[in-house]
Amino acid sequence: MKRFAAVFWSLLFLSVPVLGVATFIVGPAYDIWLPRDVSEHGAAVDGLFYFILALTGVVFIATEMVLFWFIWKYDESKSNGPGRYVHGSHTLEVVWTIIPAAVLLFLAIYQMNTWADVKMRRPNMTPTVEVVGRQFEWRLRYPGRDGMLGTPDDLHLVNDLHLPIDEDILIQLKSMDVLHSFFLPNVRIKQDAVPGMKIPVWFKAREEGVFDIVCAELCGWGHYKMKGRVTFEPREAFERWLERKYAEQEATQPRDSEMAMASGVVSHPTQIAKNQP
Ligand SMILES: [Cu+2]
Repeated sequence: MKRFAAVFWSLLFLSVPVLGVATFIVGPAYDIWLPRDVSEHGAAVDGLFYFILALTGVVFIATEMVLFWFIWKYDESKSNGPGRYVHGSHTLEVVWTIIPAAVLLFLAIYQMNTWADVKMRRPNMTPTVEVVGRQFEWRLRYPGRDGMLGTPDDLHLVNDLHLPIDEDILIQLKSMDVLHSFFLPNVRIKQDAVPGMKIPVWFKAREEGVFDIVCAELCGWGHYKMKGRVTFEPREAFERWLERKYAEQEATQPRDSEMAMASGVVSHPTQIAKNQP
């Protein structure tokens, strides 16, 4: 019975690394692996990811195998006499502290350039678009024909982001209420949107297509449906789309006179005529 327990537990612990590794091997065939990368910097990010995965993977498998082997070999049925207690090994403690510390230090230095590209070397340009996270949607604001954000001719949209390919994109990210996380899996961008902050996000898309925008921060009951889409397209197609959206917005927006009436500044259209110089 004691032997049975040792076999049961050791095999159970063995199943963790076996099933774990199998999942990683089978995953890509079922398309449950990293989504397709269409960005310029994505390869560097993925490279770091695979490097760290390999490093931690080897350590994971080694420790799990040791765990399995010790449970298998040193079970109670084979023991003769009471257990002997030791106070550990000073040398061993020093070794397994220094090695991980050295590995972490190496990673910290090795990834610095990639981190700087993605989070610090911001392109010197005005924002292409402003993205505002809000429970539970992405509000988008493009500069109007004057090319400036925050003027009356801005174009307002929800969840339908279009961006040109092969050029620098600078997004101004904000939040209207709580913490959200602006996540574009296909360009390897994930950035928290923090209330009260304007956070710059930049990248360059290399391929055309329609991809997901998701929120990667649990931000309330409707978090799961906070989904938009981003369309990457050539410059000309992007500008045509922008023109169409401007026209649609202008056609549906009340004219200045109607706005003034709605806001109570004037009570009758004739008053506008009088107020005009
Ligand atoms: Cu959210």
